[in-house]
Amino acid sequence: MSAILEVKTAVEGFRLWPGALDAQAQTDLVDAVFARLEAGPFYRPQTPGGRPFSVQMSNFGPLGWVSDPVGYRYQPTHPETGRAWPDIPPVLLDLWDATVGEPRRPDACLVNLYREGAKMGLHQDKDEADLGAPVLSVSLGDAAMFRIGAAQGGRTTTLRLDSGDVCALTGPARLARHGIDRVLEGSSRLIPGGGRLNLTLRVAGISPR
Ligand SMILES: O=C(O)CCC(=O)C(=O)O
Repeated sequence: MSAILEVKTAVEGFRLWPGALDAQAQTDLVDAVFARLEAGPFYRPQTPGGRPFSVQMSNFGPLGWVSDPVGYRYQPTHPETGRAWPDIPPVLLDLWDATVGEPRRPDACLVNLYREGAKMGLHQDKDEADLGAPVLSVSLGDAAMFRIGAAQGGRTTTLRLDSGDVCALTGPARLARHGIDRVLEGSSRLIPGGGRLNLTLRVAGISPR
C-alpha cells in the first residue's frame, strides 16, 4: 500500500487520513463487502430499549458487535442466520497495519449501512475487552457529518467524512463520544442502492499484546 497522509485534528488522539483509499481501492472494497453479504446479510438491530436502529448492520471477523433487548455485546454468529460472520477483507488488515501501528490485529469489523435518513447518535465504543487498542473507521459512499467530543462530556466538534477517508479513535480519544448527525444523500454513487457504508475495525476479544 502506498504511503497515506495523516492530518492533524483538533481532538487529541482522533487521527484522520483523508482520501486514504483512492477511487479504485474504494470500488474494490465495496465489492469485497458485498461479496460477503450473502453469508452475513445486513439486518436492523434493536437498541436494548427495543427501538430499531436506523442504520443496518453486519459484521466480519471472528466476532461481531450486536445489540438487542439483552444488551450490547460481541458474538461469533449472526443473530438472524446463526452463521459465523464472514472473514474480514484482507485489505482492511493491511490498512490497519499502515495506519494505527497497533500490533494486536482486529478480530471484529462492524459494517454500518446508512440508507436514506439513517444516522447514529453520540455514543462510546466500550464493549471491547481491552480498551487500549484503537478503533479504525473507513468511510465509503455518501459523505457524512461526524461529531466527536471528549469522553467526559463538554463541547463537540463536527467534521465531514468523505468516501475513502479513514479515521481512528486512539489514546485519549479511544473513548470519545462520537456519532453521525447526517448523511449527505446523493453525494456519491459508489454504494449499490445508494447511501453510505462505514467499516470499523476493533480488537474486541481478549488478545495478548
Ligand atoms: O459511521 C460512522 O462513521 C461511525 C460509526 C460508529 O460510530 C460506530 O460504529 O460505532
